[in-house]
Amino acid sequence: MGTALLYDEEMTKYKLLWVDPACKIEVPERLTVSYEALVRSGLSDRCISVPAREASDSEILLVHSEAYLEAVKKTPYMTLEDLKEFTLQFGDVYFHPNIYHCAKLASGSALQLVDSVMTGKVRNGIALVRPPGHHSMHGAANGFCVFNNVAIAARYAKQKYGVKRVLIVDWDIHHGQGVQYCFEDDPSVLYFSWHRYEHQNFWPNLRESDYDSVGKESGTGFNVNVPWNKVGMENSDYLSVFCHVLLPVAYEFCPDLVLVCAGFDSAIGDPEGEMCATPDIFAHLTHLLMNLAGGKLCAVLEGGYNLTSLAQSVCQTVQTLLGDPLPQLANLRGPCKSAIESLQCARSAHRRYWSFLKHAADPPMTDISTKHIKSTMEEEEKREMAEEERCTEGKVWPEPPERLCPPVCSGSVLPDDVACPDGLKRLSSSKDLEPLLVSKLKNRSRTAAVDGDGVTTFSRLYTLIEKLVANEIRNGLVLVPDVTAAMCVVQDLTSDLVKRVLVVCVGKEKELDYVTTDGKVLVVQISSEDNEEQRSKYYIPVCLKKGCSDTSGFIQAVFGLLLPLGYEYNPDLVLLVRMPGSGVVDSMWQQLIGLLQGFAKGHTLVLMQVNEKASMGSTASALLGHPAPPLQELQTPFPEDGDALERLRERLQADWKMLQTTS
Ligand code: Q9C
Ligand code: ZN
Repeated sequence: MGTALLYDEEMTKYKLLWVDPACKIEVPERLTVSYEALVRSGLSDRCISVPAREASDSEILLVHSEAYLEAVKKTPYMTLEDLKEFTLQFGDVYFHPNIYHCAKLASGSALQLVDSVMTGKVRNGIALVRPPGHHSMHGAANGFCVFNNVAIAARYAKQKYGVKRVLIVDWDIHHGQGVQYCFEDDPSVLYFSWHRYEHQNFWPNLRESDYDSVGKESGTGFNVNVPWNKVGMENSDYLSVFCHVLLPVAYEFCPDLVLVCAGFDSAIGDPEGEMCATPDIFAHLTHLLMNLAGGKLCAVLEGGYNLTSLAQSVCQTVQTLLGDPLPQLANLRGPCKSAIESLQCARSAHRRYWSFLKHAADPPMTDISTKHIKSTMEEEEKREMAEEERCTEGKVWPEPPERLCPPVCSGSVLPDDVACPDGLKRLSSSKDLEPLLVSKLKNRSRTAAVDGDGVTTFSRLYTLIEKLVANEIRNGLVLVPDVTAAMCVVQDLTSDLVKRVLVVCVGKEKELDYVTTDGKVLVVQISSEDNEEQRSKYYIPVCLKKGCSDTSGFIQAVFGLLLPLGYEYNPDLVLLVRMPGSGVVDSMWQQLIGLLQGFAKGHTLVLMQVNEKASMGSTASALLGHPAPPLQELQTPFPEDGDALERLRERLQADWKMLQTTS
């Protein structure tokens, strides 16, 4: 199962023919630089090339009015003067004799992509198209957009494939009001958009782009807006909104298909967005969506006007769709004050509709009191910007580092009588451990039982860890007689090799003597046990009433706590420990493995007890990068768990800024 790439040079063959400052940034080179970057990096060769086609009239009419389609149909025959005049009735858009043809190809490309994904020809894909689509409306072109490519694709997927729920994630920096209008009364399509808003002072200056437009009638709750009220938003701000707003809602919605309005004007250097998120953030945004809908994800290009950051961002997205390890994101400092306000407002506006947001706090008072009081705000803004040393004028950023795939994806260390799952490489030989290390292991109270067999297992484990660190193997599966003992051994083995280890413990372990305070290890344990007295900055027990068998509570803990902590900690290795009898549901376990692979360049080590062999296959599948099955029929989480999680986050916010959701 591969990644589809749709591109047709024909879509570079229209441009602005007169002077219009509002439209001069929308140039044919947007497409050529994106495609050429994919060719140069070798990424296009790894994709499955799918031809574009024109969308038919009836397909366009899924979203647009007959009158509008007929009007656009006439544009190829218009004189320059007629085109100019025709253009005038719409906002921030231009027409060209060839744009109708290109617009049909752009929509048709999105449909070809949906076909490729829905028929199983590919797992996911991207369509590089012009003109973009998300601003165009039922009867109007707008914001460089002629036909609403993604909206048409959503209706088409529902009609042709009987798709029940479509999630549209619009990470373009503009509000896709055309998409919002199309689906605001439709509960089968969940639209999420973040956008530069500046309290309605930024284009398209619509009241309905604010967080309180949550949808209408039966679609109430299915429209999620996160307005950015300041420029200069960074990686931390984007990830916080994903963790604390989008992902809880998206997982509760449980889509059958994910469509992305993939605009890259939300990246650093873009003249429209003026944001500061780096191109590698799109690797993570993409990754975080890739375990929804069984991996069925279609990205369709929208905006992106800085040709350098556009090309880099497109490459990051495609490389992630292909399954390459993710880049590490260093120095995430937590969301800024304004981003916290935005996400807090969005969370509270939606807490009535989504049980995973039920415990969100009230909206901040500052929002109500300072909104629209412009002059005083600008002063304050300037001061805050200087204070926080946020990204300023001359936008330069380093090219994202190369993302090298290890020669082996997944390794395993298993007892000799256990068969190795398909696709994993078994480590059977290994060099002898240093005598010093052996005696150290033997001396540890918890690993007293390190006999001959134990030493063999642990020396293989050591070899595996060395290979992970040397990037010769991406990740590994280890089956041991006693996970608790093995966990301590791993700590010993890694202490010289790895700077920071994130230990994720699934299930309860009573005598965990694993507490560190030097920051070399961060332990997050999810279980039904409350280890109140053990808490430290680096040991975080999360207590769920029904333990790990409660998938709803678990997922809340993953997005509300584990992922933000992981991003801020930025580990070099993730150790995922499955305690015997944890009760974790298979699909949740696979989701967790998939999500954790966003850290440490995918270097995850899974420790399981030999008597849990039954879950080896699903573990291996997740480690090999296959999408996790959707988490279906989720129960409403226990209110006391939501409360406890909220309290825990509140307490930890001082130490871990990525946990902040309130100001
Ligand atoms: N300073 C998309 O990104 N306003 N459309 C331009 C120029 C219109 C953006 C003002 C921006 C439209 C798909
Ligand atoms: Zn845009």
